[in-house]
Amino acid sequence: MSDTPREPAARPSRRDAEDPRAGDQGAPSPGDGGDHGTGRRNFLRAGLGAAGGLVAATTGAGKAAAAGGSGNSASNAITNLPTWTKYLGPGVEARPYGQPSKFEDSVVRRNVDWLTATKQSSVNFTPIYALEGFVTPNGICFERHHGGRADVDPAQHRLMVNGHVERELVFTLNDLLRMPQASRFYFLECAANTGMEWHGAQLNGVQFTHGMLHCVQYTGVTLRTLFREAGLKENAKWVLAEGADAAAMTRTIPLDKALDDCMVAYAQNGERLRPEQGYPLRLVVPGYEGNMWVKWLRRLEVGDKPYHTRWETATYTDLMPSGKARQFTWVMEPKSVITNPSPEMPLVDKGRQLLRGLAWSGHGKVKRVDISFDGGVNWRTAELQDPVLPRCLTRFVLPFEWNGEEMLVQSRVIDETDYVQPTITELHKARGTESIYHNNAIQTWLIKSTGEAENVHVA
Ligand SMILES: Nc1nc2c(c(=O)[nH]1)N[C@H]1C(S)=C(S)[C@@H](COP(=O)(O)O)O[C@H]1N2
Ligand SMILES: [Mo]
Repeated sequence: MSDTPREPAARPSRRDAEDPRAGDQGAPSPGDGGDHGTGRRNFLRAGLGAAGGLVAATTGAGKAAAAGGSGNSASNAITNLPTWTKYLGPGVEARPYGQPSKFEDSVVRRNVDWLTATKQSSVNFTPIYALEGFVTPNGICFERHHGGRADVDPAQHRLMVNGHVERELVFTLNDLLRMPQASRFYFLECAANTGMEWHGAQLNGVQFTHGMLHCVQYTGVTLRTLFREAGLKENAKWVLAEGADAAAMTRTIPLDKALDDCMVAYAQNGERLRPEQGYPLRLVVPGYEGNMWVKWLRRLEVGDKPYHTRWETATYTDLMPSGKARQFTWVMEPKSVITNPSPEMPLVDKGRQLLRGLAWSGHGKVKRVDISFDGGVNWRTAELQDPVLPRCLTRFVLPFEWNGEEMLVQSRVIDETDYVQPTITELHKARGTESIYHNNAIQTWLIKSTGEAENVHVA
């Protein structure tokens, strides 16, 4: 297994277990949004005063934050005519493919250096702190590759359907483009998302704790349609999906799931897939862990038993406290996170605030999101923004007033199956600390009197 690329989360988790300074050593610089060198520690809710109540900030402590504030009182900003009102701008042909405003150029995918074993087998993270709504723009969807990005020529690419089928078929992209079409929004979450946080609060940024996540509208052909064309034999039970990249990523999917809602996508958010996301074809496996969503998809083999590829034996299993490992843990269980405030999004003024965040469930729809400002003692229900779609990110918001107190803010999702997002303590009890994957614990941000937010674990 030494040559097997691992989800990068494996390394920091292990090192953190043995090295109390792990938070400091080789951690990303503050510029990366990483650990600020203090090391993240378990944070005692009691530290905020009796019964988890809020501690009032000392007077004047909020001033520093207010200095970087909204500019409400900035004197001449509205009466001065800025230069851009006085001169013609560049013409309509200046940028045939548009880019965000230059003032938004910090909204980019980022990686964490100490997670990067090699550039080919690595991951970067979606800047979810900067996003609104539930759709991820194509240019900032996180990437996870095990053998580098394949730059596939669509004219040469083929998709084969073989195995326990009546007719073995080979499709060109143009064949697929002429078949019945479906367009649906789904989230994709890497199984290792939040995997660095098993042993304690580690990365000081929501981009890094929760950014192996994106949500786009996929357009393509359902597996139901493809398999109807090929004709399934009676013993058909499993589907093996194989990628055309150097890693030849292969994973098995139960046939029931394949026929339920899986699809072969050729477009995301209205345009062709990005090369990073598997151009020209990727498998979409709604609600299931990201590694099953094979990119640069070249083959679907129908079988009568699971294949136990190395991706589902050497990797993507969860080590339990008993010493045994769980296998085929497909569903991404309900999870939520507050994106504002967050380490990247401090509170910049006292008074009116709008808390917002994302919730999702691999089981289906989000039913409710609760918010705590006192580390999980009291909860208030957040508002869910329409539309609330199954196996899709759901945006929640909650207005609140802030007077400069320290707070421990948390969100907790409940999905339509009534699954309640667990605390990290509950997760540790059930699963130990060596799982790497599937950490869906409630996230806590400590909001300081300056308005800054810090990643902490509440004990
Ligand atoms: N062919 C192929 N498919 C792949 C991978 C890969 O390395 N090769 N990585 C998988 C993993 S681990 C994840 S989390 C998702 C990431 O999808 P994204 O790069 O679109 O974010 O793709 C999956 N599909
Ligand atoms: Mo992944």
